[in-house]
Amino acid sequence: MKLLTAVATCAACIVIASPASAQFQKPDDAIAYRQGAMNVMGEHFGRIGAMVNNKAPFDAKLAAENAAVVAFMSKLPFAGFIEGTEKGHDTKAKPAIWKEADKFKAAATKMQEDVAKLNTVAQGGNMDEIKAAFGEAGKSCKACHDEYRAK
Ligand code: ASC
Repeated sequence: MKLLTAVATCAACIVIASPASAQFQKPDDAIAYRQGAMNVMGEHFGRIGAMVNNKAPFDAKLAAENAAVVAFMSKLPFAGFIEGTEKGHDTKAKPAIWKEADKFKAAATKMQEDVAKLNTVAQGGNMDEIKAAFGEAGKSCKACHDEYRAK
């Protein structure tokens, strides 16, 4: 009985002590994860960009679908910026991400808020509103890339 209790307690400790990073098998997996999420986000963001920049016909339904994907995907990449992934697998992530983690988090949050707004207006289907919100969201993508992504 004592042994069983010890085993159960130990198992609970492992669960409690596991950092989020334990969800990735190895650092390169976290890097590939954040890059994959950003790529999907960028792809769908770009489809809206093509419409608001008159490079593709405006289609309100497509804009709404793409904006929903962008808004959802925007939540994912940051789980991949864990300790120990500053170097490896072709990452362009700058060390500043870990040195100024609060600033990086704030920039990420700003982007998430901006794409959430883009999604809200995209569901309404008004091209001018979508264009304006797209511009704002694009600025927050760019600001973070300029600061935290190596060329
Ligand atoms: C995109 C994409 C980005 C942003 C950025 C906006 O479509 O992949 O990183 O827009 O270029 O300035």
